[in-house]
Amino acid sequence: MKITKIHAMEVLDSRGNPTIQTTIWAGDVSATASVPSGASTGVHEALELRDGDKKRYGGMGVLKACKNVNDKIFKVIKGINADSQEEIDTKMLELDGTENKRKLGANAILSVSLATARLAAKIHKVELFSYLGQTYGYTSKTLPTPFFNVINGGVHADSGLDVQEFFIIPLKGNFATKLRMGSEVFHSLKAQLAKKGLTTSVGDEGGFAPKLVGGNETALKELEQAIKTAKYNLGKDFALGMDVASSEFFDDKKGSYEFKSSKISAKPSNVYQVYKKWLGKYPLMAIEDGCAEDDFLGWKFLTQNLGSQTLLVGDDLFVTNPVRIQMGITQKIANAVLIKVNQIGSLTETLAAIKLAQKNKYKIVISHRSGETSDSFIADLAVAVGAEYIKSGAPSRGERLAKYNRLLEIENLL
Ligand code: 2PG
Ligand code: MG
Repeated sequence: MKITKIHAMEVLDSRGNPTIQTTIWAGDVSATASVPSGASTGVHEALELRDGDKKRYGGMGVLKACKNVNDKIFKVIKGINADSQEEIDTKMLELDGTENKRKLGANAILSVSLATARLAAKIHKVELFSYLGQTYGYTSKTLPTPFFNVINGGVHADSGLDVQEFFIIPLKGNFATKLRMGSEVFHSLKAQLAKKGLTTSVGDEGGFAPKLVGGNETALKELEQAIKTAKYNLGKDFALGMDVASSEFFDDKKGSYEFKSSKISAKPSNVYQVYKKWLGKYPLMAIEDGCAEDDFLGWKFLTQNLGSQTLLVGDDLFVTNPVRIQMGITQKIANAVLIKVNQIGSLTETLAAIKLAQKNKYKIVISHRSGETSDSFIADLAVAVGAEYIKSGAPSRGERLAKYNRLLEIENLL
């Protein structure tokens, strides 16, 4: 049970950028985890340590983070039982000693944290989702509903759409049915775009990235049509959703949101009206980051006006950080929290964020990053904590499917 050995190495993520993969041993039992990386990162996220050596991977290398794991971190966690997750995470946080993990790197710490949990599950001879559920006091296990990001925009694609992600959300059946429905509409959308002479190559998260005349609203219209063609009913079988990722196009100088592809400019006090109009036309079940990360005024208007009609998901706003989530609770903004393990950088803190949100009746959306690996940890995490939703991109690209296929597996096991 005691940790005896560790090895971190540099591997590549789905964008071809370096990331860290760590294997940890207790005797001859071992487990491995790798960490994802975002593109539309929030300014309040924990720090992803990059080498900055321009001669390697344009400065994106993670050899320093690997060295931190192999030397410094190993020294402080060696000999601790693998199932003492909190003790191990605390040791790493203390060793780092900074608020944003800039010394060791959140990527270094997280790789160890996740690999440790996987190792402990292996030693206890239970599935990871069971181990996590037991460890953190959850009794029931439910499968999350997927948000399939089938049209990519923002910084994830060159489609020219301001809104970063357009989701289709299946509303019926078990997980396998929902995945099938998502895949069927994905293919119906592909055929529809091809027919119109639009590109069907995919963006970072596996969704299409067509250059749509009319911008964001046209994207919603395309989804409506694809759902209909696949013989589903929008509103009954499917809802829609979006990650606006508006921190990316909030113009600080002008103090306004510039939806260029829709030719709309909106102030924090009235940006909710843009969404209200879309909500009037389409069943938008979730709007993520409708306001920017530090636009608390905008978030307030948004929540007061639309909070009873739709999920208002905080991503860059909360960055999986209990302190930021508490701020949101106090100010009564948003009603759902996006959870990304690498935003905060350890499993223990991720669970603290989830528990705080759940205690205050915020819905949970477990999320991948736009730069991913084939690690499926978040699928087990979502089931363990009873997250209502998960987003892992479109039902396309191996690193996205790794999570959805793991959920299929878990559903079969259960
Ligand atoms: C987001 C994510 C994941 P990124 O904004 O929610 O979809 O994107 O990983 O680039 O931050
Ligand atoms: Mg987001």
